[in-house]
Amino acid sequence: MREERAGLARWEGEPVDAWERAWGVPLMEAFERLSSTNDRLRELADRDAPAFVVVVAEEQTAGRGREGRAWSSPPGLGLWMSVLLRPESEIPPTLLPLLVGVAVCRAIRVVCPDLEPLLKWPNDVMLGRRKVCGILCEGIGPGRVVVGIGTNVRQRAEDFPPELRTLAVSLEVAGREPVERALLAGHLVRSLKELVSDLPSRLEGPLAHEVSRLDALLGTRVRDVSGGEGIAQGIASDGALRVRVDGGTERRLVAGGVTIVGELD
Ligand code: BTX
Repeated sequence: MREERAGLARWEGEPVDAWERAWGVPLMEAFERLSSTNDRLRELADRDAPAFVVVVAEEQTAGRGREGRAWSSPPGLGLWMSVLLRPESEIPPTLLPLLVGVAVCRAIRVVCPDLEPLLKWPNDVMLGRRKVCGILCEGIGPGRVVVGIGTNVRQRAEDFPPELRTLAVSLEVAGREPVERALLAGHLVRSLKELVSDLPSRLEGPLAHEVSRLDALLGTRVRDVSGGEGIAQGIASDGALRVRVDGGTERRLVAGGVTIVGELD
């Protein structure tokens, strides 16, 4: 692919090609406004873009989560970013967002060392009981996945839509320190590269331990989308959530989501 870079010439005070060099990525595009960074990256992927092409937008007018849910992406307050992955091996669709979540947790730990991000199966990163980041992986054909990562960076409570004010949080509010989006983006790209260089098709070994340590649901009472309840037992090697339902049998959840019983969303 020889692609003319579209969008802004500068982002976060530096020329966009300086970020490309700093992060070691083949192409980075930054936009003032997009419907969704995943949509723009899909366009590039359809023109055979290489792995680790990155798209960011100051604002998304139709940022989305799973199943068409909206993702609040106000201008300048978050890191709304998509990265193209071209994994060589098959990876279970439930596992990939969790692995990306591990990369997000690692990056947040570097940039905000006082924070303790956790994974909420299947695709969220939490600070305490609030969502700081959502991950949307969209497969677009064999071996190509658009990975969308939305991280709340600067929002104060009143910057979120009213229905999210008790559910969402930003890095700056949680950490009480300014956060540089470009630094976070660079660490995100780096930790994604680390994971992808040796992308496992199953969770095992040290990575399985890391996921278990980061698992916000472990031991909590959860309710799945069909209303079934039980105690979360951890994440299986294919990324399924293991839940011991009342009566003692174990179920494996591979799609949908869960809520912690007693909490909203
Ligand atoms: P999800 O379907 O798991 O979560 C969506 C839900 O999260 C919404 O229904 C709402 O309750 C809540 N929510 C919406 N906006 C926010 C927010 N800013 N902070 C916290 N909670 C919120 C999660 O889907 C996956 C989101 C991926 C977003 C990225 S941004 C870059 C890329 N482009 C794009 O359109 N999507 C991805």
